Amino acid sequence: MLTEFFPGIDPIRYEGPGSDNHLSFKYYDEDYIVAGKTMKEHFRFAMAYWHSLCNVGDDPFGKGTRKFPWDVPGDPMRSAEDRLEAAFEFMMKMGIPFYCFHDRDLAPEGASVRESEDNLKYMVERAARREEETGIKLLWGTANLFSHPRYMNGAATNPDFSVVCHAGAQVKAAIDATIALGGSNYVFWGGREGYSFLLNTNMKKELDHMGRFLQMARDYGRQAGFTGTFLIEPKPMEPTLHQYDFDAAAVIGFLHKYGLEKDFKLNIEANHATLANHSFAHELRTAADAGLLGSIDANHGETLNGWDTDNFPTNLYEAIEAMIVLLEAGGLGNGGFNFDAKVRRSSTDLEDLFIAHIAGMDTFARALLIADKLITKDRITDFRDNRYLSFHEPAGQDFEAGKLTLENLKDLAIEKGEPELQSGKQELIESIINNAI
Ligand code: XLS
Ligand code: CA
Ligand code: CA
Repeated sequence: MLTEFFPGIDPIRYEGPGSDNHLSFKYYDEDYIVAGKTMKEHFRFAMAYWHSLCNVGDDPFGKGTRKFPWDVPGDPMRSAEDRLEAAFEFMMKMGIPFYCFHDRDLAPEGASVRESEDNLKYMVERAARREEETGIKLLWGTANLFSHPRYMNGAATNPDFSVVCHAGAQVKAAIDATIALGGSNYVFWGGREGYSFLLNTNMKKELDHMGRFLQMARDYGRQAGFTGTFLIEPKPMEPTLHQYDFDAAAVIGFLHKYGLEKDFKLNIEANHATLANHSFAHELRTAADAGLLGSIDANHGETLNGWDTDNFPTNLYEAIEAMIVLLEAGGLGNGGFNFDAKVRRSSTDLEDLFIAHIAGMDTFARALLIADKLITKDRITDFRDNRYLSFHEPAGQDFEAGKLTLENLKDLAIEKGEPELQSGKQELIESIINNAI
């Protein structure tokens, strides 16, 4: 290693809950087996390039609070090269096996489509070498179709066809990069795919364009040899007032309408779930029930202000609910847990980035242990399943099989008489969870 970007920080090890070393794992023990898989296999944790290496802590009210040694003023390519070294040093020290990037995180945009492509190719070659040396892999790649001014009215849904063409050029290059780096998934997050004013927007046309664009991306990717999963990441708003990929339910409907459901799944972000007035677990369950749960952006939103604050996930209760859904769904397959999270603007120490990732990994590791116990020992899911026992009886089964008519229901209602009330046992379930923590 030429330069050490995180000096004084040794590789982070598992030391157990008793340790008072804040630079150690208390619960995440990568080789520990829970529910038939190691923790490493359950989570497939990933570092988000943009938040960890590009975000200096600026906000609409002030400039950044962090100065990164890999940012070389006036030399974006040199910065990109150093940033890549810092990224791999960080992941190696953290024991994080995957990463995710936008094309523009990895390499700067050039003055033309060609130059942008060349910049990206150059950085992809270097990243491929670092992957080979370290064994770290790409969980997903994506194209940043929201920062450049040309995308102010959307990318694939832009009313100007020439912008759609630029989006196409960028997605083609980002898919090529993802393939070259052996990426398991390719993500579409439509931050500006939506509208702010209905009276100047042809919503039907824009949605049709988005469907067509994603079909083209899929066809290109498959023909170029991409065997991974395409993912759509729902979010209801921010930056756009009305985003088309509002929530899991909206995206599932969209995928089916445009014939994309065989190649696409969903990337569920916790903060986007709460922005849509859902819980993280609700969105995971909705995707899993549709057979379309692909991957997770692990973070936490401040519900008090209703923004996309992308906090590191340290809410154990929220993580336990998520892990129950995930264990029942059988895991994420080739997806993973990407920390789409940033340290707070006032967390300015070099070690804060490590502590934040440790906190996130430990939160989910602990949640996994608790969720597994809740399912296998406390049999917490029996409370749910038992509420539906009447559908195991012959008439209930006939109803589910579509063998009954509305008239049959009336006759059965008369035969059965007034139903006995059944408790939902919410407080009991909640206290069982608290007792397991
Ligand atoms: C922004 C999104 C974005 C996607 C990738 O809110 O979370 O970071 O994950 O483009
Ligand atoms: Ca995200
Ligand atoms: Ca977010």
